[in-house]
Amino acid sequence: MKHSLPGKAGARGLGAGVWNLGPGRDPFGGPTRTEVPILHRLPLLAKAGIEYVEFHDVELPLHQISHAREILRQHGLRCGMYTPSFFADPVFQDGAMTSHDPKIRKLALDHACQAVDATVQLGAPVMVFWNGREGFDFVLAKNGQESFRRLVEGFNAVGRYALRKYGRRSPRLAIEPKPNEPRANMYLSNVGEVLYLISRLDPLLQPLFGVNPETAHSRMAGLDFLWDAEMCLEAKKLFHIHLNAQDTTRYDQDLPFGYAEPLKDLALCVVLQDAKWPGIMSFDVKAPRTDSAQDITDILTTSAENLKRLWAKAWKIDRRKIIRYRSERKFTALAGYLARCLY
Ligand SMILES: [Mn+2]
Repeated sequence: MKHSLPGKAGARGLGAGVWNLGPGRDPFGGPTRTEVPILHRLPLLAKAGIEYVEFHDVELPLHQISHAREILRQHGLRCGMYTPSFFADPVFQDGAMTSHDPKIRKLALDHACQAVDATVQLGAPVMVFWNGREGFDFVLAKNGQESFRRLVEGFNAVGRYALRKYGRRSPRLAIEPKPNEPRANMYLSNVGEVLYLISRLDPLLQPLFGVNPETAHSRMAGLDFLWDAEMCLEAKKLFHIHLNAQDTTRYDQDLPFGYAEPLKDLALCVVLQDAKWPGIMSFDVKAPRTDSAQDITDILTTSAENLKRLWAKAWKIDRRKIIRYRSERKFTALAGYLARCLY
């Protein structure tokens, strides 16, 4: 059975990345489980109740797409998002669009354009860019002003390609901010910075570009994820969303959604319900290395159950009460009301 969010506008099914079901590698140790081949992960995702799956280009290259589409169809799955990897290949060790080397910047653009083609072939509504290696570990290693201009140039070039080739059929292009990891300091570190970058793109291309905020990435930066999501909504730029959980400002943990700050996650559900947000509620979580191969999808089922529970509770929250608490300036009482709704 596929998970579904009752009363949701647009896509009601849930999304997840094939990379969520990795072999348990971390920076300090090798795999703890046998690596499941990418296309063999599709039945596992389907069995865990996921409807929309996401791929990096290195996980599903162009030449495998027709085969993958067949497997997706067999399992009632759809592709929700596709993303070029600008981080895994050592050629991008010092960035892709912001590399000092024009040949590497050209390679990044080629990869991005191929990813647009792949996104179209998979029928996914959105393609995401994550700033993987765009940033610096040492000051003066890059000229920041020049790097920013290269990002503008790079995104403009991808947008022009998508618009010229696909016109109104072009997938929407979302940028996913993250403050650090793998680089010490990353460009496009938060939602505000991404919105600023979009405002600097060619005005004709700006409608193509939006944001993919992620719970853990906002919290790593010490920012409030709900405000980040609201900022995207206000700008009409919430193109996609990556849900998970995070213990304060540490390394990226990709914990199950709803685990660390359920009250804030409940408030997020209220905001998305009231905005009638039509996008795919998607998990970017990581099966921990301590979970066995048989339990590899626990991270997805736990996230989905938490989300469905919070979603249902959010519908029951009395919006008139929220308005009254606001107008009477009873914010602590409002927090108490939310807690009563949650627990
Ligand atoms: Mn993500």
